[in-house]
Amino acid sequence: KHGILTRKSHADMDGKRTPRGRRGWKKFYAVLKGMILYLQKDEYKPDKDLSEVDLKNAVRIHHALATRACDYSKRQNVLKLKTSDWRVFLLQAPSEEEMMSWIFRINLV
Ligand code: I3P
Repeated sequence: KHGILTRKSHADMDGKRTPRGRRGWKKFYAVLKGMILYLQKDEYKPDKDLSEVDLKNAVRIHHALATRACDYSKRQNVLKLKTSDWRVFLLQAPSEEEMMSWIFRINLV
């Protein structure tokens, strides 16, 4: 699965609140492959290697949990992703349908 996702980092590893200055929203081209959610700067190109930054932004979603971000109302179609190392991301999808689809696919892994 792939598509546009806009990310806000809410908690870093071990659940520590992401400090101000790193809490902004950022748009990515997301690709879910195996147990990894790649958050890439640009659209996926089959013959191009991922950049250092793209690799750094990749999220392991094994034992992660995706839910609708019910407690966040500033934006629409936002899901909350909790990883196994207790990071928390808010991810905004372009539509309700897309958000539901991401939640379903992430939780399937
Ligand atoms: C954050 C940025 C986010 C905002 C966040 C700010 O600043 O303005 O958009 O979240 O508020 O800290 P920075 O880019 O300097 O990290 P919202 O869009 O959800 O308001 P927060 O600290 O209350 O999460």
